[in-house]
Amino acid sequence: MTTTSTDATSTDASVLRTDYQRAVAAYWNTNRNDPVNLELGHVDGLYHHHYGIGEYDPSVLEGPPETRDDRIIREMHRLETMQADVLLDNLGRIAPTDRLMDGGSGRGGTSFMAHQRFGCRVDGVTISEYQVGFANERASERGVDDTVRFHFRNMLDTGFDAGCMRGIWTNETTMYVDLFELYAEFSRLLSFGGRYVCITGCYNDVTGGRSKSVSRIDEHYTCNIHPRSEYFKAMAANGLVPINVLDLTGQTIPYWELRAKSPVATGIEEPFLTAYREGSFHYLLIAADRV
Ligand code: GPP
Ligand code: MG
Repeated sequence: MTTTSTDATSTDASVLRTDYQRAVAAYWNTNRNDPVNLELGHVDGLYHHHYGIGEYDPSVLEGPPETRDDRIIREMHRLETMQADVLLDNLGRIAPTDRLMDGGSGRGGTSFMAHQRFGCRVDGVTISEYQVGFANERASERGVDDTVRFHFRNMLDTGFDAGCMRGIWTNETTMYVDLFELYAEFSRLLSFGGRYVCITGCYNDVTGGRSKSVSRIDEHYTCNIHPRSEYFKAMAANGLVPINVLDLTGQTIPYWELRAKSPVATGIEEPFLTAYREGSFHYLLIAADRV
């Protein structure tokens, strides 16, 4: 494991170690025309790559047809932003002098919200060079490129200094990596008492293995959804002690119901709704402290 990589030396070969990582990077580098994420992002410039929580306003499905699509998109965006707010609520007290890391930062939405809320430095890492460029352009536009920076780095091996982060989060990105490797790196990066917050979809050990709907989600995103148990085993093995666990499944179902009726539905709505409703899959938040 190298601990000296910098952005200047972040080459494909140093960041992308495996064929799988190269395939995931290629997916996010080429998937640039995604109205479900771009149209929502255009609402206020926060581009998310995660889902939403909370009840939607049913009036968006009614009223004048000429404004219906726009109202649905704004409502979906509101629910996705609410999800990121709940994630940030769980980071605890963060001072402007602290440093935060976004593991799998996508187009930067959650990182900008964290900076707005805490006023501190935020570093996002992603293995998609397209996403790095997109998010850094948004940082310049927002005038925060001195404190919010996105890097072409692998969250399994970031190269940042040990103990330099007060908080780290992963917003729906852990299904792309081995959790033991990931939490070994996060444990190294977090200072003592630092907080890690994860929002993820995970399958249910109680109902058994990967259900058909969960497999369809994996296939759709080229990911590998973990069982719920794996998160707690990998955290325990790496000095991350859970302080809060929230089952957000019931709160995310309305988002998927609205998304299924929206003009930006992608076809993955039905597997999500089936998996959540049958109980084979959970939408989970875990907050843990580094000890
Ligand atoms: C959504 O991103 C998240 C993932 C790709 C990881 C899978 C998540 C699980 C909870 C299983 P996105 O916003 O790019 O997806 P979409 O384009 O479908 O909105
Ligand atoms: Mg999305």
